[in-house]
Amino acid sequence: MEDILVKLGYCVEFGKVDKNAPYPPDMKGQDGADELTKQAIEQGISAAVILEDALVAAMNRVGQKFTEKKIFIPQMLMSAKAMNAAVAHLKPFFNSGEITRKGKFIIATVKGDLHDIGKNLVKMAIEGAGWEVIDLGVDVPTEKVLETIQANPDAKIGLSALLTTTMGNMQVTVESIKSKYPSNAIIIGGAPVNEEFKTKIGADFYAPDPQSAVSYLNR
Ligand code: B1M
Repeated sequence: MEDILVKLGYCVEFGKVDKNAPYPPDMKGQDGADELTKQAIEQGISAAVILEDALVAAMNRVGQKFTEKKIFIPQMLMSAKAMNAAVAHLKPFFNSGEITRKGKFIIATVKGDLHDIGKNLVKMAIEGAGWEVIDLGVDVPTEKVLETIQANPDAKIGLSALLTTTMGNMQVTVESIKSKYPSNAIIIGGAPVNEEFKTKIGADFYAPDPQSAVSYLNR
């Protein structure tokens, strides 16, 4: 049992999606995350063990390496692709309640901003860490975020901005959330955002990268 979980974790860590995937070249022709997850389920390993011991552990290693600049966005995207291929097999178990999620996380790129690559990486890391993510997409008005919190009152919130011109919209959204839902934690991120801006607008946490957002949520 341990052997297949180790192999599966390795596939996610190094972005081996399935048997036909040419990447990484040294694993050509070998089973990938897709096949190994199916095999693990067939062997009777519980979905929760597959998720935590193989997949989440691998994504944690990926996030750590990304933070330490040992890998870069293309590798992280390949890992995310392998993770998605594996998670697809676990979906029925999430739906049946065999796996309990850690909580809900609403994520959005703020109004006026169309950049979503960073947001999507954060989404994948947080999903990989066992949270249910509600992705509102890009160019999201404050009202849409407020409506979503109303429907999911315990959710934590994540906002991304990549433009100096949309940082003001991030501030409006954070202040509106805090005036209506003061106890819902808000994480902010994106290239122009920093710790000082977080304090200024009253958000709870500034995450410079996906892994620090995951660490904050897990704390
Ligand atoms: Co735009 N763009 N762009 N762009 N774009 C930037 C951001 C810019 C810095 C380029 C430049 O001039 N050097 C510049 C902003 C300047 C500024 O505001 N100071 C800029 C501009 C000006 C523009 C337009 C205005 C250009 C124009 O039309 N004249 C326009 C605006 C459109 C709009 O949004 N309304 C525009 C458009 C675009 C594209 C659509 C072409 C495309 C986006 C495609 C897409 O996202 N689907 C694009 C791109 C690709 C970029 C650059 C080249 C790359 C951004 C990116 O994806 N980086 C960017 C220059 C650059 O960054 N080098 C640039 C990779 C990504 C993984 O990093 O998003 O920072 P990042 O996410 C990181 C962290 O910040 C963090 O985690 C991620 C991983 O570490 N993070 C979070 C992000 N969100 C987080 C949330 C969290 C936690 C962490 O918790 C919730």
